[in-house]
Amino acid sequence: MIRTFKEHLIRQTLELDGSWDFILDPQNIGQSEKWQERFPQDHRSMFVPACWNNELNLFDYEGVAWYRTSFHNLQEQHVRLIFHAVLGHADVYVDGIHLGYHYGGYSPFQFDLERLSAGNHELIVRTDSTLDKLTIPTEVVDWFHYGGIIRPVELQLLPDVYIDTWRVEYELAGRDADVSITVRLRSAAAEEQQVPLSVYEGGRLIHNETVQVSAGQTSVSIKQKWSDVRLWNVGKPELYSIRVVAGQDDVIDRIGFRRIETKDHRILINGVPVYLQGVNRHEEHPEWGFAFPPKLMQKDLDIILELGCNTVRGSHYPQSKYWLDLLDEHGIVFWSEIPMWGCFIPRDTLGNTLFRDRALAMIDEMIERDYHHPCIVFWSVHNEIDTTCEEAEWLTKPLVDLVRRKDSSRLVTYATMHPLKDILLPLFDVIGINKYNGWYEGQVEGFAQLLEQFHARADALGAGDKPVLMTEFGAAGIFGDVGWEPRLFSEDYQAHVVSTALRIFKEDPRIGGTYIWQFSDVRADLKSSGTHFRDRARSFNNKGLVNEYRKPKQVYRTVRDIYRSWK
Ligand code: ADA
Repeated sequence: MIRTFKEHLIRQTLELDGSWDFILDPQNIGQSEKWQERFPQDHRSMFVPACWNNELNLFDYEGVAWYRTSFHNLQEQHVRLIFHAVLGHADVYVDGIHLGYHYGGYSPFQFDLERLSAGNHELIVRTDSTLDKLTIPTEVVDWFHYGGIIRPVELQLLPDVYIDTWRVEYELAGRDADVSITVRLRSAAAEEQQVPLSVYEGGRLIHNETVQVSAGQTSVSIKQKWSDVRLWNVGKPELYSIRVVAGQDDVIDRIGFRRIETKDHRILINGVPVYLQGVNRHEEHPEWGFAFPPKLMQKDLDIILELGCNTVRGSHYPQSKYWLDLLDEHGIVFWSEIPMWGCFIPRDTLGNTLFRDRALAMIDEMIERDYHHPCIVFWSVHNEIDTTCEEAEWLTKPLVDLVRRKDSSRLVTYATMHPLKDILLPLFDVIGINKYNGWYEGQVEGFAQLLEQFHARADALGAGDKPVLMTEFGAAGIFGDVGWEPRLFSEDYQAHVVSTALRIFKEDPRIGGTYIWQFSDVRADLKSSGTHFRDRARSFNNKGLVNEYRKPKQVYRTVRDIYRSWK
């Protein structure tokens, strides 16, 4: 299930989920032996979507794996194959023919196959989950190195003239909106066609015309003035469902009207300052890895609402559309980011063109996919890279420029772990600080002094007027480990660190909100062969407010009292 609502009433769609043929290729011989033409006999099966590391005997496997399934065309027809997320490198073959390559992990890519013949077709996907110095994330990362096809593979049947892409944008003045809808049609027919094109809002026809469509692409731009729109507010969301019908094809998405600004160190939604009360959420579970099922998203949402949150940071990658739909529906602010994490090797990584190109592609795909979601307020370009070096500046400027070019309605941000030495502060609309006083360094009470020093530095760099969000802080607490003394790794100590930090941040008028690290415990990058993060007890990052099965720790109840009292 990809969305909480139907995206098409006419276009036929099918999720190719279930059991696929699967084989590991640790020596990477499949390409030379042309497995795309003759898939090996000795395969096992693997569920799609899933992470293979959650299956028996595959916990440790990082590398190449091949998947195979088939689908049937009742007649010759145009087919779109959408891969909603495949971790790492992906090569896709249909009937032995290479359709293309994609690098990424958490955003979709697709192929249109025009006039695909009737009959059975074999679909093969080669994936490679290997992380290195130039992958995003790189090989040193504090989450589990999963592999696999982690989100649905969707097959869509397209008519001769179909909606290729579309976008709804608006300018808001009070409650009046200048709405512009751009639809890009694609025609697989040789002759010119007359195509009726209609737009509906909540089922009501709001536009109708006939479009002359020639072979290839045709763009249609519709401009309207809407007055008295219902605004999407935090905790009180209003959504508009827009449907475009072009001949025998249709698409549906939802938008929400809201204005995002910053003023006096606060984030303003529709002119109202909102103190952000949030958590960092990995979309991860010990049984499903990153192939997180919608039913559990609903549960995560309920637990987060119960906690008194009005925001979530999607640490550290674009999260499922289904999750964003839920946040849209509940008026929760979302921070979306690409999985650039850490990267402590300036020359080799941050200064590398391939690395930067990969980041640009990921940002592009994230914004393309999620532009319509009103819940998204922040686009974040990286987390905890070495922001003290020139390479970071060389890398970051084009990333920020790309975000601004693609979407000027939202705020561009990042999360720094070097607040006192960071040279990038002036580039952003909002600054996120990750610091672990009370855990990795010093006492939690030291936060007050750290922030004083930070503000002085931000002022000196001319970035003193920007809102600052505490995007990470916390401590590990092993579920069930309680006692009388404030021992590291106890639930008691964790609750002490988080509650003290929250109060210090709230008293600082220049802090606009908090994202506790983290919502739930998650698997750490600690396999038998792992050399990093060896301090992660149980091979988990235990800083969750709830454990990996979403059972509350003491800190959950403490934070609930605090967040709810601030609402
Ligand atoms: C960093 C990082 C998180 C997590 C955290 C921790 O701030 O961004 O992903 O690794 O530290 O628990 O140490």
